[in-house]
Amino acid sequence: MLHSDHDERTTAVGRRSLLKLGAAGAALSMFGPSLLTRGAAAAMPANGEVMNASHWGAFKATIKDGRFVAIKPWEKDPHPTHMLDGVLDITYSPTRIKYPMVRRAWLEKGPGAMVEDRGKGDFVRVSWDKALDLVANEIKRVQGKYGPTSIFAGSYGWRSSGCLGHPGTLLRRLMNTTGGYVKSSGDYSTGAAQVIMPHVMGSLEVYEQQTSWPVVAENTELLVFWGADPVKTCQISNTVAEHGAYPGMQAYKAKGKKVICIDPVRTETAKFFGAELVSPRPQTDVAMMLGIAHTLYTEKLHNKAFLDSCTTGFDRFVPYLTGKSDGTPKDAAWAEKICGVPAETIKDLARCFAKSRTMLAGGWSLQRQHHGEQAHWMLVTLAAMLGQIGLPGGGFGFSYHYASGGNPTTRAPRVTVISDGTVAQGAPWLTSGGVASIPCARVVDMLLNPGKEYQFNGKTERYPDIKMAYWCGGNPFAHHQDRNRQVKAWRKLETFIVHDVVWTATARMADIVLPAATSIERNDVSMVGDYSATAIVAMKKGIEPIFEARSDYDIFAGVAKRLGKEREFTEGRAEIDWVRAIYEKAYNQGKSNGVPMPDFDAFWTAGIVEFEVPPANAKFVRHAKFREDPLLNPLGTPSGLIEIFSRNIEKMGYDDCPPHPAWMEPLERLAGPDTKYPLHVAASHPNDRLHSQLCGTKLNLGYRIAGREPCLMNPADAAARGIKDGDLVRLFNGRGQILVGVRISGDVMPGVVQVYEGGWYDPAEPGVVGTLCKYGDVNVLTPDIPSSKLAMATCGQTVMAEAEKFKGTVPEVTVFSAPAAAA
Ligand SMILES: Nc1nc2c(c(=O)[nH]1)N[C@H]1C(S)=C(S)[C@@H](COP(=O)(O)OP(=O)(O)OC[C@H]3O[C@@H](n4cnc5c(=O)[nH]c(N)nc54)[C@H](O)[C@@H]3O)O[C@H]1N2
Ligand SMILES: Nc1nc2c(c(=O)[nH]1)N[C@H]1C(S)=C(S)[C@@H](COP(=O)(O)OP(=O)(O)OC[C@H]3O[C@@H](n4cnc5c(=O)[nH]c(N)nc54)[C@H](O)[C@@H]3O)O[C@H]1N2
Ligand SMILES: [Mo]
Repeated sequence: MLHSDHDERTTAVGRRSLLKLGAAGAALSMFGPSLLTRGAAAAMPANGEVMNASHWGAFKATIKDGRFVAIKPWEKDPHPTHMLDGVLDITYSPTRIKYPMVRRAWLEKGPGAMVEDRGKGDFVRVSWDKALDLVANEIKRVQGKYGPTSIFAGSYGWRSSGCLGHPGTLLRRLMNTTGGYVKSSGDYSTGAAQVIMPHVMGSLEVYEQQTSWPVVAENTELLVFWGADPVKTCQISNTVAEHGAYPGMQAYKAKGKKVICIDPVRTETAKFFGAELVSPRPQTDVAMMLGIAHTLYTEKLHNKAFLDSCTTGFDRFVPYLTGKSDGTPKDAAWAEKICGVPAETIKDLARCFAKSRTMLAGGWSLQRQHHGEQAHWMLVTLAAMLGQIGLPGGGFGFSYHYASGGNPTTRAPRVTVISDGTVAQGAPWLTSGGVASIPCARVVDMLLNPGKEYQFNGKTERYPDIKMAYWCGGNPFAHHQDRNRQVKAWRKLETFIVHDVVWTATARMADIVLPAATSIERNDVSMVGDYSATAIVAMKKGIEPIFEARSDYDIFAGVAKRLGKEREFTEGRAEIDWVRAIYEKAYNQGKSNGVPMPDFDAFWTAGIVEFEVPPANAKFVRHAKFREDPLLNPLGTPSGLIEIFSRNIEKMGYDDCPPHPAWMEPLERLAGPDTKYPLHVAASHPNDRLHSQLCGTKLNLGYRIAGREPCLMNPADAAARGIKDGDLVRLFNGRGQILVGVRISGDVMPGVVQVYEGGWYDPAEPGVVGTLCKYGDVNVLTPDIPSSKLAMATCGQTVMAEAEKFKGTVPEVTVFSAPAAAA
């Protein structure tokens, strides 16, 4: 499998153990629920403290008279994030969905009625019984009428932490019992890198453990964050953040060693390290890397021995680099014209990289772009020329900025997400019906083009014809690109069903909206530390679900019952039985691996169990074994070596993904040849949210400007447009328009403005294509194009726009309160 399912993001070790656990899980479930007593788990205090956890970290919740009133981080968290306050605030937020709601036209006139009215908020409250009947009947109707590939249940999204309350997996578990659906592959995070890297490195690289921070602190002399901002992005993890990167970074900083940040913005990371900042024009990093590579080659600073023993295809790349093949040497002067960084600086970087023990820590914004595959391929090529891959503290790393990659791994057995019921997950008895899959970021293209043929990583595929979509734990009207194209595409759906905890734009676009419980309103269990596996934490229910909210598990169990599949879905287990079973799988694995753990009841009482790091793991050096003996320890590529030229990609013959890394013009860019709009919009990840999550909490009081999403703008760009700090500004391009509040700052380079992804979409006229977004959803401006035929990944960070002071009547932001009928 080349691209990992988003939900399976763990280290390579983690994925292997997940497969092993599949079989163990199947064996365990044969005993049935009768052997599993509820014991300590039943208790839920009206007053006191309970352990729980989130993407932002493990925490203790204070419960008073059945209400969640205070939150404090787990005492072992070395670097708690301020966002934890939002986790408390969202519980009682006015944005919470309180009751099951159905769009009036859908309810009264049937599926597909008045679809252009979606988003207008005309909902009718219904009982749970009625809502679950409607959902079950609609699944039956659509599958019966249109066949197994008419329901899209890809449901991409970041949901909450927890192995049981894993909404997308639960949805597919339900759908696997019924009769077919369409799912999706890959993710929005590393869509391009995770497809190209297996061709180049034979592994994903983006979701794998990094050379450990202690090794970096000890050996690295130059740490380069290339489009990476770990101080910002390591606040969260896919499971529960343990924040181990922070002491790692602190240790490096304490040694006073050098850091360079290559970024259009002076990031939190740059400030923390007091780093040297180099700011190429966004999306031109490949040109700059080529300029560095050219300098290395012509000044004979490249490591020929490493290239000979550990790579293949350098000889096919050199003619391109020198210009022998196309008449254009990719020298520093050539690179300067594209990326804007002076040729002398580019040459200095090359010399500096070559003379130091250099770690190139690449973030993911670079590949969330048109032709994004090239950036990571070229960064690997650069690291290969430097010849330090596999040496302590040298080479490259694509996950230092994510989930505290580099924090050493303990021996913990892993608690893993409930099975989705497919064969690969060890529960084949659940599966029925056909399943198709699309690359996740092509969802809108799929809706608009049923039956259309497309290319994907060497294969020819065809889009299914979708009549219904079911989303649970994701916010596509935040995460997807080109909102107006999406609004149009959604009209193709007869039915759209959503579970969420809050009234996101996605929930507002739904025909049936079901209120999900937050983590504090249900029981669950999770790993702490995606890579490090620092601990296993009990996520204990502290309060009853607010209003009529229910856990996703309960909701799906109710739907399954109506479809005659309750037994298959629940396997006879209640929530706490599952939590116990998930823990006990890990417990049994620990037992056979000599890692003792408390039994479930003791664990649940304690709230958390920690694990030790074996000394060898603290010294982990990525690719050390391969470097030592590439013949004995080959990579998973066809040649077993690092592929600077890929014959497999050559065979695909794609015009947008050549067989060696190359500079390719994106759709639009700063100073680009045919680019219409003058400002690049850096649509990066927010410092004070997780995507769209917590956008409707009091955290936004700390960052909103003129009541909107903040837009960082360089003083020169502001002056040229007569814009002052704090002004309300309209950002627009040919795809759409949004309001933002401007913060003028020299932290962002001229020509670039920064608007974070995840600001809630708040259309002035819901359902109307082209309408102004009143709050500042940057994905109104981004293009919905694939990175290339190879990866078909999102290009959420390829976007140009213009800014002007807003002159009209200022519209009120309405997205942070529930639709009238649902208040
Ligand atoms: N322009 C641009 N766009 C981007 C990006 C970018 O860099 N630039 N980044 C992309 C990336 S990397 C990602 S990962 C995506 C993120 O996109 P998403 O993962 O869709 O973003 P989230 O805001 O995390 O959405 C999760 C949703 O789940 C809901 N939720 C939380 N807990 C529960 C629960 O227990 N049950 C249910 N039913 N719902 C729950 C939340 O309220 C929220 O609405 O965005 C992508 N979009
Ligand atoms: N606080 C917080 N942390 C998060 C998330 C979140 O939403 N909030 N999301 C999590 C998720 S799902 C993911 S996928 C990761 C995302 O991790 P990344 O994709 O690495 O994060 P970004 O913030 O989008 O981009 C990182 C840096 O790249 C810079 N940058 C943007 N474009 C370019 C470019 O063309 N060239 C160069 N050199 N630099 C550029 C940005 O200014 C930013 O400083 O973060 C995770 N961590
Ligand atoms: Mo992501």
